[in-house]
Amino acid sequence: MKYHHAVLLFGAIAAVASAENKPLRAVAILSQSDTVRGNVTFSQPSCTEPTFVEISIMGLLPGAHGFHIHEKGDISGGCGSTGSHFNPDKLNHGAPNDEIRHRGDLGNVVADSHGRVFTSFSDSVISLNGAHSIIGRAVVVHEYPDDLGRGDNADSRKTGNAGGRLACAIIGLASHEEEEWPCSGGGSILLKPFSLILLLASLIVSV
Ligand SMILES: *[C@@H]1O[C@H](CO)[C@@H](O)[C@H](O)[C@H]1NC(C)=O
Ligand SMILES: [Cu+2]
Ligand SMILES: [Zn+2]
Repeated sequence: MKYHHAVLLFGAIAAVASAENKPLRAVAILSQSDTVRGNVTFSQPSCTEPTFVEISIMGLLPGAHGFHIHEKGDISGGCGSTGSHFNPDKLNHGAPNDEIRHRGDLGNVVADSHGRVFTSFSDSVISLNGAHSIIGRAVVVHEYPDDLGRGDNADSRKTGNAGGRLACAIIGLASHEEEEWPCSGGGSILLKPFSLILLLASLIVSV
């Protein structure tokens, strides 16, 4: 390969690779409650990396509260319209670190003595891209602790016995540039004419 071929090829690879390096971000603002307020932000550095979740909630009773992604971003009938825990793999309910869990199982948030939660964690099961993206679905905060599937009744393997839905939020896209949407099924290169031209040019010149 001649020098300028290598440069073109490197350019094309760099252009495609740089398109993969912007994080996807999403935000969910809790609603449907007179007392519970807060927000949850999600960010994912690239297609395959874990999603970082930052939670800020006020107005809870102190203690643990089940915290899940539910399947629908529909709050037309309040949090009850958001459906079940997001579970495209049809598995039993579990803890975030379990092999067997719903995709939406994020465990519990623990409110301090003032009823506040300020916490963050990474989860490698939820994703902001691909067929099972959580964007457009809902975050739900529950009345009771999630028993993480360890309870001695059937509901434990379905809902974690977390009780009523105190507040919920639709998960919306927060990234504003198209380039920040890097994993949409092969469209990433085609959507970037510059990368595509460079890639084609380098291929043609190389042969
Ligand atoms: C989320 O809540 C925190 C604490 O109240 C606030 O500082 C932050 O601006 C909020 N973020 C969004 C996106 O609303
Ligand atoms: Cu739930
Ligand atoms: Zn679940």
